[in-house]
Amino acid sequence: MITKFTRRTALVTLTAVGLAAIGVAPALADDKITLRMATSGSETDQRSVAMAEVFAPMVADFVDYQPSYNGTIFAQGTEIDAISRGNLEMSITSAQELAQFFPEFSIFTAGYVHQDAAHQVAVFNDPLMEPFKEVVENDLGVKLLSVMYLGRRQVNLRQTKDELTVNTPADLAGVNLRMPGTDAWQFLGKALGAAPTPMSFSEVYTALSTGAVDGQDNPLPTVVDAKFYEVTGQIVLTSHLVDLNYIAIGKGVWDGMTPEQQAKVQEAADAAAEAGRQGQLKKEEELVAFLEEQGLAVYEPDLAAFRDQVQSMYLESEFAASWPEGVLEKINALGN
Ligand code: KDO
Repeated sequence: MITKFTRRTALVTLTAVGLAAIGVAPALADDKITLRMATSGSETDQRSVAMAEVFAPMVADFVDYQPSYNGTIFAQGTEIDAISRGNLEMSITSAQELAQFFPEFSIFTAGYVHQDAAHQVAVFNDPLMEPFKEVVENDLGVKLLSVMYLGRRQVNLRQTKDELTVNTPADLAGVNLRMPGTDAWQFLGKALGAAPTPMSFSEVYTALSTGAVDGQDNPLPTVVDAKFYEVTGQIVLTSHLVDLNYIAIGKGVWDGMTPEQQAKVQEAADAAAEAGRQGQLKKEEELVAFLEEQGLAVYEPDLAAFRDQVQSMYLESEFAASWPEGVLEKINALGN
């Protein structure tokens, strides 16, 4: 199920329930701070692995880290609201989810804006990011600790290349492309030239195997981790979005920590983000060969045609109207 939250819903929620959570001492288990972390990613996803193998051990002396995977406890897209209400302490959230509350976050969801993993880090650590972090903290009670690299999103279709060769956005006309369920995601699907369908990540494998959708978009490590290659025939290397996630923590639990604990949690989040990034980058490099061995065609389309169409559609869209003056230029200046 996909739930759409608005900023207003969030503010009402925060006023009614969430404020109670802010400033309240964090939950203690065996004298440790319980950090329940919910993600729609799998346990073997590099971001989950980095959190479990790098973050958790670094804070183990005072944190009881309790991860849940595959959207089982909190469905994809509901985690931020849960943190805001004080029902959850951590998640690996997306700019697309935050853009539902704060439209200006759509600048980080636009195709062909971030250039690579290093660019994402430079943007996240630049002063341009401060007002974005502040509004999430002040209005939602959620602190963005660090930026995680999900990878370059590629178009992954059921059809073989012989059945459909994609060179330009026009070739995706009428292709029923699953995209995650928020407006920012749906617009990206349209900008690619496809006919987007909203659907939760957990439903995608079945939808691909039954033909309920023609394809989906995700980075290569996700295509492999979720076994989408078993039910698809090709990957078009559009690299249309260098996708990111944020390690998010509730401000209530954060404020209840000592400054030393806060510093350790921050350090551990940064270390996990870095480990996850390196893991994802390595997999992206290795997986083309693996996917070809599985019989998929993996090829580059006319990238200039995709970039031109996607960029011009964003610039003319209502999303761009919400981008604070000068921020796109600052983001571009931090790239190559
Ligand atoms: C997806 O639903 O396609 C997506 O890649 C969106 C991301 O923001 C992220 O939530 C991710 O799924 C999940 O963590 C599963 O990898």
